[in-house]
Amino acid sequence: MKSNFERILITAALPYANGFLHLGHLAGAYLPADIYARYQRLKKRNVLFLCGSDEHGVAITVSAEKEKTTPVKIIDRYHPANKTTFEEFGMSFDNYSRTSLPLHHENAKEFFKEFHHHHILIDKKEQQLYCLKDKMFLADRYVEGTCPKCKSAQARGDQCENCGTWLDQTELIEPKCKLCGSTPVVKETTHWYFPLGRYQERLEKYIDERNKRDGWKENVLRYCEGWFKDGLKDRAVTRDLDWGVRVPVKGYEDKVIYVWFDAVLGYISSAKEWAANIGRPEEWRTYWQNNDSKYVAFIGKDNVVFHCIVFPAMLMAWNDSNPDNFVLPENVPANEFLNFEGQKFSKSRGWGIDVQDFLKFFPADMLRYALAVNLPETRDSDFYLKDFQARINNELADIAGNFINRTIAFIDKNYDGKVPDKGEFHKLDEEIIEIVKKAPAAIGSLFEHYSFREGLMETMNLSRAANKYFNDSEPWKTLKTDPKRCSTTLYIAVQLVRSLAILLEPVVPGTSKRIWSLLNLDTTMKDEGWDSASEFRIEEGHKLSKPEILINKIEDKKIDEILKFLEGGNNKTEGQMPPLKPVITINDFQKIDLRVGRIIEAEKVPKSTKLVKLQVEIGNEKRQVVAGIAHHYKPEDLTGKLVVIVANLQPAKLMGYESQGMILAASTETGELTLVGLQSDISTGSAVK
Ligand code: B3M
Ligand code: ZN
Repeated sequence: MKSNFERILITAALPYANGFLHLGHLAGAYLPADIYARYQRLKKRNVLFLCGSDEHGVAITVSAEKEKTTPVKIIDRYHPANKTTFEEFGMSFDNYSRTSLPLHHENAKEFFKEFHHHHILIDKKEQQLYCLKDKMFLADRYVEGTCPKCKSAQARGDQCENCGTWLDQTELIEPKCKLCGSTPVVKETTHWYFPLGRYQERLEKYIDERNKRDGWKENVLRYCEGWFKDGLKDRAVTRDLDWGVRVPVKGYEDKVIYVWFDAVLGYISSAKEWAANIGRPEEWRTYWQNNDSKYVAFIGKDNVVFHCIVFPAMLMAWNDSNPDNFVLPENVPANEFLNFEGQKFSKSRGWGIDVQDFLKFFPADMLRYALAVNLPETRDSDFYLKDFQARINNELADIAGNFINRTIAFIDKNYDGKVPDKGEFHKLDEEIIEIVKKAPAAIGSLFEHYSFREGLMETMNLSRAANKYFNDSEPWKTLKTDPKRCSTTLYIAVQLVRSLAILLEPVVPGTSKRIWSLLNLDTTMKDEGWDSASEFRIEEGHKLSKPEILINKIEDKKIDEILKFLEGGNNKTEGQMPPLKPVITINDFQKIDLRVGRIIEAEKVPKSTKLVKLQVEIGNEKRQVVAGIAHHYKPEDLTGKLVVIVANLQPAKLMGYESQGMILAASTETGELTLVGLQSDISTGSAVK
């Protein structure tokens, strides 16, 4: 059993540089990775924490086409924006790289050439989907269809977002070109294939062994089992595209390397860039090519196959023919998804909130705290703004913040800011001392096992115990009645403040830093280290800084402001008119059944600021429709109105209510909204054509 690693290499998935980061990204991979990295650094371990932008692939080219611009323009907009957002959120990456760097292209080509040279890659003539109108092979996201596995309608050519299956595009049911909507034909092309199947046995053994050693998450193991059960197949690692890393093989220069093949290698490139920047260009090897290095890869659940199967297989293939062996992930703690106000984050539907926007309203630590207590570690979880407010006010402010404030303020007021004498410990004191003694190891062990949510709960339990200790000791009384007792209470309380500063650091580093400066110590937290949180190290007579409020409660007003911002559509990217969708045929259009309806009843959906529940008469039918128009129409003004309704839309549930159709409305980029009406009265049920 291997447990003492000299170094810890941590990576977090490289986000595509084609959009802004949203809260779901943070909860999926980045916050857990950062908590882990910060915790390990406090444990005085040698950590290298890497990330960067994923700048290739169809995700980028499709975005460029949508905005009628170039891939370079897209990545040059989002890479710096996301880098800054990560900094504002307090991510402590040692390097944030990008895959468009020449250094990365070289690295990816080196792997490809190595595999080509050792005949690991196989070139095969294969049938691929080709769009006759757009005159191109439809790689990855250029084609959509029904997933052969879960039957979800919007599976992409390389992956189904719904069930996570990694697909071969020819498996798609009823494929459609994403650009023009037409049905592609099958045409022959040559690609290089990586023979994943050859590695299956070793991969199974590898995962089994690492799981025994480091305890892999159930969800991750289940995904892997699924792929093994189906049997791993050869996978094409080249694409007929212009954007990406050029295939470094003669005769294939017009193709690029498949984005996932180059993206995972981006972790290695990021280390190389880091090493070059610190002036020791070979230093990256001490993390990547050293058996004493523990490699942990943090990702979201949709990336499991690439990190648990594809990347390890690539590293195995490299290691087979090279003396410089790479370490394989010791663990891949993937999280499930975070929903926002009960629905999936969706860029296309404009649902959710970007991190940079959220941070305009609230400090990063509040977001970090609220996400950390609610991480989707074992199942999908939900982020509700009301819940966010309650967590901050009732937990971070009322428990931790309050205890710290009252301690520092009490000492300031009654002891001139100097830590009072220790005196003698009584039973109450001994009890809290026992609790804090065990805390760093207990919380640390949870963090070591990637249970960040529970780890934070333990930390908050310590805050609760500290608060209770303060209350039960009643120093405001003993100050007069038993000054020695009072002094002991405050001596202990201030030690607990110090312990909390250390134990909270991985989750709320900014707040923790401020607590540390209130303590006015001349060491850093890192000097003292995680384990020292079990000890009492502040001396009697030590002068503290002036008290200040650590965490301000969130007022309702502030929540209303952000809700208004969200519903005002301010969270859209710039641009005047939204880009037009691909052309459809008259046949496509005729699939939509539009009818005239009359609203006969309207009421607000409880607990929603946005939704209204409508009863709509269409001919002799009555339909219930839930519409997001509460900000624009009062329910009482809606009854009697003639509207246009999409009558053959598959019913959906919104906030628990079935919606059997959709009312047409026009909306501007700034979120103003007006219902589509009719010029004159006409009987309900009439078709709109
Ligand atoms: N860019 C997918 C994503 O952003 C992909 C991750 C790459 S990790 C090497 O979810
Ligand atoms: Zn699927």
